Amino acid sequence: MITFNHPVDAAVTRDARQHFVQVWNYLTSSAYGSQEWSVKHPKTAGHDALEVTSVQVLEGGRRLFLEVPELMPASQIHLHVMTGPDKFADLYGTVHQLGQPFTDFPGAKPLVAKALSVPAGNLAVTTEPTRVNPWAKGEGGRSVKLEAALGLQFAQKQLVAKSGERLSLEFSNPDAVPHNVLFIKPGALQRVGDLANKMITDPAGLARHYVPESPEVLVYTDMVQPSHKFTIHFNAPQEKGEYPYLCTFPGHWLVMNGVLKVE
Ligand SMILES: [Cu+2]
Repeated sequence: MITFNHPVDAAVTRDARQHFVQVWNYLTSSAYGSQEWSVKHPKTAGHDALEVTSVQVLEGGRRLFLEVPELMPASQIHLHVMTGPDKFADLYGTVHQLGQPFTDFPGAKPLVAKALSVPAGNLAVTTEPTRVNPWAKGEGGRSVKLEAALGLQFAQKQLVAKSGERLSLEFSNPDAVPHNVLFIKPGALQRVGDLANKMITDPAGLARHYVPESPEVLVYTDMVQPSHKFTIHFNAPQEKGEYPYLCTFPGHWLVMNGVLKVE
């Protein structure tokens, strides 16, 4: 039942084929963001279109009742409703539970109650194992400390190393959100940052520590949770130059970056 603050055009809205209704679910997980999943087929990405079997125009056009017998709890429902010739209203909401069926119109069909097994916001199960960090174990080198700072920053904007120097880098995160650090090839900041931002919708993003697949990524830590530390051991590049470092938690890299100067 949709109530408008102005009458809709009854002549066109009465036609059930002019309206479109779809639903989908989000999956709650420790990853950032969710794909849009079918409600009817929970392990399939996509939306379910629900048939509108009739439209009742009530109260002189100020109220529309769309008869949607399949309506079910869903993270999102999208109603694309025609309100006049070539005029549409798009409405989005969450269906937590269904009320009593509305049947106060001629020809109302009694609803057959359906067993609805999938609540809105069910838990995601990612099958991908968490990636093991290749630099977490190994021979130690010169101790270097890097710290996350409030406001999506690294406390150290610049680090310096000698060509080929063995380093043990301890990255600590006193912040309230997770961060990581990736060292990448000179000039690659924008490209790697763009790839990281795209991982926002990747269900395996967290298992991959939001490290993009790119030959320009040299060395990285795991995603480090608030109040945690992570140490990696690696050799600074042989070639002298300015090697950017960044956090690839989607959205952070633009401000959360620095430069490793290899001399
Ligand atoms: Cu970050």
